[in-house]
Amino acid sequence: MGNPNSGKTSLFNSLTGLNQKVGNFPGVTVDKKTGETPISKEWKAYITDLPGTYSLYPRRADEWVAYKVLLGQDPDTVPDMVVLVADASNLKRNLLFASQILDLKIPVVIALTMMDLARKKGTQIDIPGLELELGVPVVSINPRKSKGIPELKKAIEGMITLGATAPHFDFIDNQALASGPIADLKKLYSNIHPYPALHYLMHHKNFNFTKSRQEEIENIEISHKFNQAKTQANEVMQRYHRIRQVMKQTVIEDDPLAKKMMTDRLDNILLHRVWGYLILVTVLFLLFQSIFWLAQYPMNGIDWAFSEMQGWLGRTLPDVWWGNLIVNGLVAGLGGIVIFIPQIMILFGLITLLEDSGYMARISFLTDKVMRKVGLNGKSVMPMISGFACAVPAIMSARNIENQKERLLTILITPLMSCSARLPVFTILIALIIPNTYYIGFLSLQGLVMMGLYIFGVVVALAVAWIARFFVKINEKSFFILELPIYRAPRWKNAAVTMVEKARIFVMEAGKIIMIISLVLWFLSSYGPGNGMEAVDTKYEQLIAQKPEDATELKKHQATDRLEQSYAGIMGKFIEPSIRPLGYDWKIGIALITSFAAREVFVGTMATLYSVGSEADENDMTLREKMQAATWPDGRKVYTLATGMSLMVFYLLAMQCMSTLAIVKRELKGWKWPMIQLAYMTALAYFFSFIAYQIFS
Ligand SMILES: Nc1nc2c(ncn2[C@@H]2O[C@H](COP(=O)(O)OP(=O)(O)OP(=O)(O)O)[C@@H](O)[C@H]2O)c(=O)[nH]1
Ligand SMILES: [Mg+2]
Repeated sequence: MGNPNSGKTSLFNSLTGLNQKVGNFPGVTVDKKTGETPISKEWKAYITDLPGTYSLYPRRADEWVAYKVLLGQDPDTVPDMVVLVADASNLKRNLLFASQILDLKIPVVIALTMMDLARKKGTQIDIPGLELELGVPVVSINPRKSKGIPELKKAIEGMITLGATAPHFDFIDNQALASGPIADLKKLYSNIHPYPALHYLMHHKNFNFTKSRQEEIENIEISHKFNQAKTQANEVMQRYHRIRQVMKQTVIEDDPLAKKMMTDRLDNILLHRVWGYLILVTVLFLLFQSIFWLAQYPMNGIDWAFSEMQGWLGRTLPDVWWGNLIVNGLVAGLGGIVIFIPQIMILFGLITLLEDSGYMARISFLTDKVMRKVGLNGKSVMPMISGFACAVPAIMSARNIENQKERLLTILITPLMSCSARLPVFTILIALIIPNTYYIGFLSLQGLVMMGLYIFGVVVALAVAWIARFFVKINEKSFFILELPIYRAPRWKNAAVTMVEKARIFVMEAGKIIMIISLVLWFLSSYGPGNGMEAVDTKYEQLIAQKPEDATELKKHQATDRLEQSYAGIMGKFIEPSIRPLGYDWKIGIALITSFAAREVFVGTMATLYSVGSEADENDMTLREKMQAATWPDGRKVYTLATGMSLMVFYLLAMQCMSTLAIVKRELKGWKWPMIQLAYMTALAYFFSFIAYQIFS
């Protein structure tokens, strides 16, 4: 446990060897996570990493997670002891939380992190002195460099072998506390210490008590005229008074004004009211340009490799149903996934660098004012930006927004951020309809269109928030308090690990869905009801026999006609009338249906549909070339500027992601909001795609 951004997850990772997300801003961890580590030859410990908390007065959803564990209200996590991680460069504030835990009388070992930074600031800490004053073991560690871990384990082992005794010093006047309402509460819970009892009084409504127990506690509050705000203020004053005494004995601090830290100097520019915003726009601009520009080289390579492989397999494998399945189902589907690895790695890598350096928190700070205008908060920006990678973790990270209404609005609009699963769709469509021109040498037109889509997503999101805030009836005071972390050199290894890890998850998780849907789709598009397909075959056999010189051309028509008779074709044809106004044909209709599970399925669907519907000699055409060649029955090209733009807008705005719906349901506890999201996003998608089609045709 410990304050946000104090290094808890870094410590957790170096103890357990796991790889939980670490970042340089408060509120990275929003849920608990358990791992195990050997403490000594005899002992093994289960370690739970928890969200950061400033005090035992939780406001945010993530703080509640940690609070419930400490107060024994979480049946899944009952701690034997707490390792309190305290940031030595902000000792006073970290000791506030420490003193509260000590008063809960849970066995504690204190791990002091950031000693390197404290030293740089000119702070000296007398660790043995601190142990004496606090009455619990204090160990200096640096989890970023895995230093001090053996010493910490020793201290933990010491606690266990001593029988994990509770801390015996009080930091508030427990005697005074023990009278009044607490005395009455003790009649209900005989063994309770006064300070935890106080928390029962304050937060029992959020605890899992029976109705009669709730009433009993309520009655104690009423009969003693219990004043929560006053008690709380009083407590904090008493604590800081005591902490000042402790620090006087053990800490020597330089005059903080004498030394200007590098962070302050950087912030003079990066938070400047003119330069700050210019730099922000430049950073975001470079972010999106590089996703497109850096990734194109490996992507072209992968595309080429897969089409070669497909062509080669097509020529080598025997012409039977399973050969067809491997070439057009498996390999086509796999190629559709693998090609996006470079972009996904670059996107996640760059976002990790933003978070690790400390700049992400500055983006929140800079944008708070704008966000406030539409009913959001500076803290909404972090979920929104990580929404560019994936909406699922992004929506969870909205837990660190204090205000419930702002949190709800943030969750509502985060799926409109263009996530990495849309990249495949945009990439292939942009390559089809936007010429590959460059302005002034490096500004790629395709990159600009891509960026335009991202910006459009953000604008629509802000507009939705602005409108939705009139409908959401939660009244709560809003404020913006965010601790700006110091700038740190990013840990390159962390960025590299994240990139590889995300690519792996994408291939495995998305890959699984894409493969399954590709296979199902291959079946649905290769077979059809009744003898519709046989009828087509007989018809073309006769035609070819009549005009053998047109055989190639006829075979193409035959493939398309067969596809039309298949199950997939019938489905696509069924919805074609309703998507015709958006400029889509029935093949795109099939993709829309399959994409409702997950939008990244689009490319796999296209790959399968166009492979099934093509001739053997076309196998080594890339998917892009096949789509380029696609025509309506009357010979017009399917993928025109208008259809392409309309389709991209649809994929940008529609809610096509089961995982997002599931996570929203979990975060907001019920199906109401995910259903609203599904409805409003699909409606928006249809509306704007229609407009896009009209504008560009
Ligand atoms: N200089 C220095 N940096 C550290 C030290 N320990 C952790 N860090 C850095 O501090 C930042 C925060 O680390 P995390 O482990 O994510 O912190 P956390 O306590 O889990 O934060 P939340 O999950 O947001 O509560 C990261 O950038 C770490 O690299 C340390 O001892 N010295
Ligand atoms: Mg953490």
